[in-house]
Amino acid sequence: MTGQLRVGVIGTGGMGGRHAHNIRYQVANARLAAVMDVDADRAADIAGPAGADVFTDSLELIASDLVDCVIIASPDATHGDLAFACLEHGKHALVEKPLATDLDTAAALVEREAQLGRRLLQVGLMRRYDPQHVAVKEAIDRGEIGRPLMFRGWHRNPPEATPPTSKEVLVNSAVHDLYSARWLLEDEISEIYVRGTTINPERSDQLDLQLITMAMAGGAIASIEVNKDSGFGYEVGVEISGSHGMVTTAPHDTPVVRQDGHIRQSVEPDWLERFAVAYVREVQAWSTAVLEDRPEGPTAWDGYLTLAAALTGATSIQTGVPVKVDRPARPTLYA
Ligand code: ISE
Repeated sequence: MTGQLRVGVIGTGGMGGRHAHNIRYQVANARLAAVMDVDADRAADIAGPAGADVFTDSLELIASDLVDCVIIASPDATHGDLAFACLEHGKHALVEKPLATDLDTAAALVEREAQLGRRLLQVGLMRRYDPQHVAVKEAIDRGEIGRPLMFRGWHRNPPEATPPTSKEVLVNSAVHDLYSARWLLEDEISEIYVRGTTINPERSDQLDLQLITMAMAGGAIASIEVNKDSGFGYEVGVEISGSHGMVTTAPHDTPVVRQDGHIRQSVEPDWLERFAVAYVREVQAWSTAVLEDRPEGPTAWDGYLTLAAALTGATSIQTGVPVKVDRPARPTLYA
């Protein structure tokens, strides 16, 4: 592909709206060509100033000759089918996580992409574009902590308008940390055990705080703390302990203020602020990879494995015991 990529964005809520904005203002080799949202006014507000076309049907947008590639940022349950349509049209897509909400759909996507023999899907597991996470990975790669032995992640969320169930927290939120553990340890999750706690025993399906512990196939161990409402803002970080040292993501980017007998530092309210730079880098890297047909970044296989671990975690909550994570053989496309 040459020239400027014509990008279609499906879903223009918080995340899709940010992607559309970044495509428009931060990516020189791409332009916003089409927008679809169930809220037609919202779609028009974003499309109008960009000179983009508005679609009322996602599948029509994917099929359109006006669109070279697609960003899928609609509700989680729609991701799988829309990603499938992109594969059938031979179009690259940046699919927001989770790749799908059920494992059969995620497996079908991996199988179809492997059959096509082309990596067309990139999944929005974007921690690997966050400068703080990247700095941790680089320190590990330089050998500064020796052999990585343990991953610890914390993922403290702001409140949602509709409080998510524990399973939704795993599938929508903790998939990021499951990905970070695999990426930073360069290893696969072999077993997962999740326990949680709630202040509202009548909603035991909405644990306030979950503690995920994992065994990695190569012998390392991992833990993730994830909640549905921190009560103070948004905070994500990782720490890796190695045989010769430790590396931790730097604290917040905000200044530390000493005033009136206090030391304070503000916390970002949400992921759009905390990961603003990462989202720009993600779409920049994706559009270059699409233009050069040289895919990089988290694959459908990563989407499948993180979903498998998240859903196995949901089973562990129900059974109260550690559960093995099934891992089929890796298709050669993802070698
Ligand atoms: C949200 O959809 C994201 O992708 C954020 O990165 C994550 O931290 C948050 O928990 C999700 O709900």
